[in-house]
Amino acid sequence: MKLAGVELRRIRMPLVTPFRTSFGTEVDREVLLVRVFGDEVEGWGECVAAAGPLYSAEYVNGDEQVIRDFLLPRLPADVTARGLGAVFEPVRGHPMAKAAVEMAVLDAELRLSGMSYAAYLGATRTRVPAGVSVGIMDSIPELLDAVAAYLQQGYARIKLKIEPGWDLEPVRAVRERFGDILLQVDANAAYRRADLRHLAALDPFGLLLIEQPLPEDDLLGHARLARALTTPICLDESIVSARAAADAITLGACSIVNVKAGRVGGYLEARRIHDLCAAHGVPVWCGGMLETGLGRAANLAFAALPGCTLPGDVSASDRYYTRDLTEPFRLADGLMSVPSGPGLGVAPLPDILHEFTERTDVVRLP
Ligand code: OSB
Ligand code: MG
Repeated sequence: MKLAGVELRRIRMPLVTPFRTSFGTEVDREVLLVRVFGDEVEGWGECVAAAGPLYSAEYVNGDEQVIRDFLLPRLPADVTARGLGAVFEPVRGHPMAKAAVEMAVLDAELRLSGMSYAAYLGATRTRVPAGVSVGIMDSIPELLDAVAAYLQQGYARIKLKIEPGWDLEPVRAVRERFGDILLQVDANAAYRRADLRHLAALDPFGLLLIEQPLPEDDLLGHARLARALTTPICLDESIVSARAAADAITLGACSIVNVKAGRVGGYLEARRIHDLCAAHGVPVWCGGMLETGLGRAANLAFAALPGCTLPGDVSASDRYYTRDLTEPFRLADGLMSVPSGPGLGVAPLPDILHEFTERTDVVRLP
């Protein structure tokens, strides 16, 4: 596919409520959109890096520079999503930047051929159950109100963000009030190896999993924790590639894997991780990065793969944004529909895109 250029567009999307995690509070998402275009072809990508390097080392201004100065100049005259892995390989790190370009190129390619992201990735379902990730709150009553509202809306699974000082009590309160719901927690690397006994105190609550309790590079610590806890360990931040996933599984560092295309450099690597986990009987679920409707469309396609056997962090548009960038995704009977149109199957609504845009840059390709 021949591309004429790439548009780098910065938008700011206010979240419906601030989202607090162990690494900080997000109020707005500062999003970098990548639009590739050529003769009668266009494709959209969303960079999931946040404003600051707090979830991982990446941040949106850095990724924008990496895309402009180091990734786009490497694009060959005939671009294919499949070829990008080798093309971008010399650039160290920055998987979210690479993933954003890949997402746009793949969208353009699939629109041309009339195939959906879901069909391309190998999805086997047209609807998927939706989970919701619930931020750290100022008080337990506030948390219980938030969880009650999500359950009322039909979410199939609740994930509580935890950190030291906000872990056993919120989990106990949610279990006592709502009983036998599907419940899991995410620590975003807020604990250390010495917290093993404390984390073991979560075991009696029958959680589906605990996500990323220890730092990204501490696979051995996770393996020790996995042996000491009955709660299954799921890794998010640590799973940066298919090789990292294979290592984690071999070491016994996790028995469940969260896959985020941005974190692993794109949907093609995400698919390889899915396949590897499926071959090892390791359940996979689709993580989220508070994406707009663009990223959500691709995540839904991934979440519909056969190995994604647990509900993902793919919530309805109104969990994140009063007005989403695309037609809003809605929850129906606890399920989200997987887009079936060509490519992502959705595109930004022009008025909303215009309203939220802060600046736009066009890079012409040779
Ligand atoms: O760790 O899963 C995470 C959001 C931003 C950064 C990291 C994480 C999250 C979430 C929200 O938990 C998932 C979502 O609903 O998009
Ligand atoms: Mg996580």
